[in-house]
Amino acid sequence: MYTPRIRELIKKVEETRPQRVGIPFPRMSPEEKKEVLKECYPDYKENEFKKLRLGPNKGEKVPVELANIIESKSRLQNLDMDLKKVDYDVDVLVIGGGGAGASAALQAHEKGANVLLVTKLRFGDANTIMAEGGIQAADKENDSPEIHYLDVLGGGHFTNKKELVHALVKDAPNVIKWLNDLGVMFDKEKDGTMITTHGGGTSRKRMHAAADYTGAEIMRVLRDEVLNRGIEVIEFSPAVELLLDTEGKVGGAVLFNLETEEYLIARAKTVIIATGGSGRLHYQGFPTSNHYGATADGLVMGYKAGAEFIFADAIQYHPTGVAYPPQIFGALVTEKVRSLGATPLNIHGEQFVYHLETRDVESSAIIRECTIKNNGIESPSGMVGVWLDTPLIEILHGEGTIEKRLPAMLRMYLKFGIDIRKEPILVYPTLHYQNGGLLIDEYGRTNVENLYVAGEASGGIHGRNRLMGNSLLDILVFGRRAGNHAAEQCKNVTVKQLTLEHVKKHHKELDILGVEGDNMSPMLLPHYTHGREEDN
Ligand code: MEZ
Repeated sequence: MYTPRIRELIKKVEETRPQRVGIPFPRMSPEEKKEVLKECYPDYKENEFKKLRLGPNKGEKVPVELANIIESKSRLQNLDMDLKKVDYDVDVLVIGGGGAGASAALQAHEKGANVLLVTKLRFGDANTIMAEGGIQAADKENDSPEIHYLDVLGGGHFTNKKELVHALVKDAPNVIKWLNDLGVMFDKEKDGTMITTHGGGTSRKRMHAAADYTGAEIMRVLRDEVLNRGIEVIEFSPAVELLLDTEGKVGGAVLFNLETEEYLIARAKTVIIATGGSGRLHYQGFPTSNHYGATADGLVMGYKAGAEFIFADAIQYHPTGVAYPPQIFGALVTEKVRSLGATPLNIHGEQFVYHLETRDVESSAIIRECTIKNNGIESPSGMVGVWLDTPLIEILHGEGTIEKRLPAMLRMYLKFGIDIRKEPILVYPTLHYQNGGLLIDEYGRTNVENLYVAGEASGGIHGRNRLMGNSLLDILVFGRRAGNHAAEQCKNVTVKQLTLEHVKKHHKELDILGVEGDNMSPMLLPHYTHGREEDN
């Protein structure tokens, strides 16, 4: 429920609304984009980054919070534990129960491999279900994978690994067909044509959606499919270290049963890390749109085992996180709200940025408006944000559009007495995604033999900035590719004696660096009692 002061300010939004209908705000020039990014994008704050002092990317900078958990001891107290006592012995071990893990498991199983999927929380507790607005694929007549390719590269400021972008856009139409055939209920016209919209930085309407719970709908179907096929899934059992064998190949993982607190050994010929993102590290103190388990576990385990990072310093702040009400502070206001025409406005009711710039540029413009220009709106809880003029959607597309196309958004705000059909909302950037991660090739392989990564823990596809809807796409494209390749690969693999020598080496390096304290990683769950993660 808004206060009288806020209702008074809303009048300015209502005053300028008629002028904004059908008149697009000018886009920024490349120079203007560069300037606003440098001025306001959090990745440019040098003192929020630290150089890694050990491992394959020694000397490269990463966020302080990530460096701190990399420079932490293993959760395993006993590095001489008996690794011959194997609890699970499989062809393909998938670590992570989101969309990437599920699609990797399905594909590996399809190829005849013996697959085990382990997950930290419940199967499906992942950033996949937090992605609301859609999934990109160039499957319309006026579009093509080539145009999609150019958009992805442009969005990533041309830093992307080109072969990964190629794989992404090439597989995309087939992924949509696969999902549709499995039963994902995409939004369609009466004649069955998929409804598609724009996202920031797209030159064609290629965002396929299931209202504004696209990720949840995809996960619903994938989870059912994994369970129906009888693939073994173990919940509440995160991996806490990878295991290498005496030849340096990956050979499985140590699992931790969160209920019994037992450590279990999973031996595997191939391992696929699909552990997702790191929003719960709350870089630079930002709130996050991520699920509770997004604590960078795969990055830490993979890096310790010798896998390389790429763009681990490139973080995505989604332009529109909730700034008010405080109960949902930082939750995602899907980009689809802007795709449908809602515009960002300052305290004077003026638009200050085109509503569909790429995420990094849009976020920077919002931060600049609230900080340097001092044109933000202080919410009743003290957070400053800008308006997102949601009632404009109903004017542009007709009454009932919000209820039909954005039901989750409508419901989320109605719980707090705010009707987004009638009143604008207050938003500010929220920590949403890690653009980089463990470097992969077109098959999801890392530089560690038989170790694959799929989904948000991987890096290179999106370069330094991802476009909306390419994450739901990449988890499936590279989940499937990794699953396929791992299932083939395991036919030629013999796992030798398992070891934790790489973890012992990590501990020795920490001793040499003089790292003290009891910090342990992977973190597994966020520590909200201590404030910022570096203080834990
Ligand atoms: O790709 C995403 O991050 C996504 C679809 C998010 C959203 O705004 O809905």
